[in-house]
Amino acid sequence: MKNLSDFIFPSAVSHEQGSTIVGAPSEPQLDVAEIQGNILVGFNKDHQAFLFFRITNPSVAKQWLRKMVPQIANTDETLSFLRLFRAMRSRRQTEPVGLVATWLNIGFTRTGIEKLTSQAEAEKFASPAFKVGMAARAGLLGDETDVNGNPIGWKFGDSSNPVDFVLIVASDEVAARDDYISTIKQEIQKLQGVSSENANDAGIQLVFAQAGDTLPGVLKGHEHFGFKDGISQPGIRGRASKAPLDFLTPRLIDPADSASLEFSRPGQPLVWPGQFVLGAKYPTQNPFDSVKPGPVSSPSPLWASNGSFLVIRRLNQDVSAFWNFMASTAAALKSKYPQFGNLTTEMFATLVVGRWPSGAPLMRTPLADNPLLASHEFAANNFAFTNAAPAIRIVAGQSSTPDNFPTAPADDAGLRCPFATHIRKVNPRDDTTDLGGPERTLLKRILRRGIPFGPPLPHPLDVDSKDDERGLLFVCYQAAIEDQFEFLTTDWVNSDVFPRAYGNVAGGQDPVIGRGAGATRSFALRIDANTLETLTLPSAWVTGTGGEYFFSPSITALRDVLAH
Ligand code: N7H
Repeated sequence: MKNLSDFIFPSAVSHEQGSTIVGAPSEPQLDVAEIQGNILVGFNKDHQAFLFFRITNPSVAKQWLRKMVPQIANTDETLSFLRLFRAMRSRRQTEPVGLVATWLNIGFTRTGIEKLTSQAEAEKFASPAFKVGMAARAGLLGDETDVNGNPIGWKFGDSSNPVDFVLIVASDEVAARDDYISTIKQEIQKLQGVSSENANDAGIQLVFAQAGDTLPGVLKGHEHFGFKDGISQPGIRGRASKAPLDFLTPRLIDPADSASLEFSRPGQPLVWPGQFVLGAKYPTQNPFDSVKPGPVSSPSPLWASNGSFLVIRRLNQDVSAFWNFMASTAAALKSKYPQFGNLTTEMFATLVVGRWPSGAPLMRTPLADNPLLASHEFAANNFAFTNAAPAIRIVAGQSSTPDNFPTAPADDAGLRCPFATHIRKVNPRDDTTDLGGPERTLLKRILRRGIPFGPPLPHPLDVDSKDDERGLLFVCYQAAIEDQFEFLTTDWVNSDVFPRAYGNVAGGQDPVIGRGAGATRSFALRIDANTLETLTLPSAWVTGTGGEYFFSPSITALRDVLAH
C-alpha cells in the first residue's frame, strides 16, 4: 500500500515577474502556505472526486484529521505546479506530457465545525446561509421542495443524508485519483473500533461519493450541453511572496494601456482578495471604484482567517430536452421572422448561453462559430456588453498571434446578446444593473471550480434510453455565500427582470439554470430594434440533486482548531 505522503507534489519555488503599472494600488501578500490550493488557483484537474462524510465520533475524527493535515494541498503548491506547467508549455510549445499531481482539499459544514469545536464556536460564523445549510435554502434557490420545505430528490445534504465535511480529491490521472481514494478509505477503516463500543464505527462515515471527470474526446473541456466551460474567471489582486511584482494572477496587459489598471488580461477584471478569502489584511472590492481597495474586516471566528466559503451543488442536466427545445424554437423563429431566415439550432442555443459550443463569444461572432477565436487565449474573453471592446495590447513576448478577430460592438439595447442570456445574467460585465454601475458587479464574482459528472449523451437530440445521470458538479468559492452565489441565483438568474429589463418588458429568467419556482419560465429576445419576442420555456433543464455549504479553513485552523 502506498503512503499518503507518496502522492504529495513537491513545491517548486518560483517567482513570477510582472511589470510596474503606473497608478496601480499596492496589493497585499497572500498567505499562500495557509490558503487551501483549490480556492485561488484551482486544481484544474481532469479527474476529481467529492467524498461527503458524516462524523459519528468527534475525538476519532480529530485523530484522523491530524494525520490528514499534511496532505491538504495549499496555494503555494498548486501555484508552483501551475507555473511549472505554464513554463514547460511555453518553452515546448505543446501541452507538457506526464506532469502529474494529485491534490486533496477539505471543507466543513456548520454541523461538522460544531462537532469538532462547540456550538458556541460554530455560532460565531456570521453567515445565516452557512449556519442553516443549503437544504434549508433549497426553496430559495428554486429547487423543488416538499410541504415542509425539504428538497426532493437530493442524494446528499438533505435531512436523510446530512454531511459534516467534504474531501476533494483531484488528479491528472484516473488511477492516481482512485489509488488516493483507496488509501484514504483504508486509513479510515483502520480507525474502526478505536474509541467506540461499536466495532464497526470508524468515527467517520462516507455518506456519498461523486466522481467528476472532464468529458472524453471532442467534448474535453466542455460541459454536457456541449459548450466549452471554464473560460471566464476573475483575476485576483495579491502577491504570492514579498517580491513586489510576484502577482498570483499574472498581469499580461501592456502597462501603457490603461486597461492594465483594472484587468489582468483582456476580459479578466482584477478583484480584491477579500471577496474570496477571509482575513483582516485582505481588502474587499470597493463598491464605488473598481481599482481602489474596499474595506477590510476581521473574520468571525478569528481562526476563519485565510478560509473561504465553498458551495457544492450537484446539478443534473437533461441534454435531450435542452437540444430538442433549441431545435423546435429555432425552426419556429425562423419561419415566423424573415430577420431570422438563417437561424440554426446551434445559433439559437448560442443566444441562450452567450458563447458558441467552441467557447467563441456571441458578442464577437454572432452569425457563426469561430474555433480559432475561441482558442485564442487573449481574444476568447475580450468583450463587454454596454460598450464596444477594442483589442487590448498584451505585454511583449506573451502572445504569439495578435487578436485580429472582429471586435465586440456596444450592445446596450441587447440586440446582439439578450439580457437574460446565461453569461450576461451571471456576469453583466460593464452593464449598469439594478445594483448600479459595473463596479458593483465585481462584488458578485465567484471562483468557479466545477466539473462534469456522468457519461456524455451520444446523440444530443435522442432521449437517453439508458437513463444515465449526467450533469455538472457546480463548485464555487467566495467570502459571502448570501452576497455572491445566492445573490446570483436568487436575484439575477431566477428573476425575470434583473439585472436588466427591456424598459417595461421583462427579460426573463436565465434559460440555462434559471428556475421559475414550479411555473414556466420566459426568455425575451430582440428580433430587431423594434420587435421583442418573449418565449415560454419548459420548467427547467438543470435540476439540483444535492448540495451543501462548506467552509474551507486555513491549514493552521485545520491543525490547531479543528483537529485539536
Ligand atoms: Fe455557468 N453552460 O453550459 O451553459 N456557464 N453554467 N453557472 N457560469 C458559463 O465563460 C453552465 C452555473 C457562471 O464571466 C459558460 O467559463 C451550465 C451556475 C458564471 O462571462 C457556460 C450550468 C452559476 C460564468 C456555462 C451552469 C453559473 C459562467 C461559459 C449548469 C452560478 C462566467 C464558459 C449545469 C450561480 C460568465 C465560461 C462570464 C459561464 C454553462 C451553472 C455561473 C457554457 C450548463 C449554477 C459566473
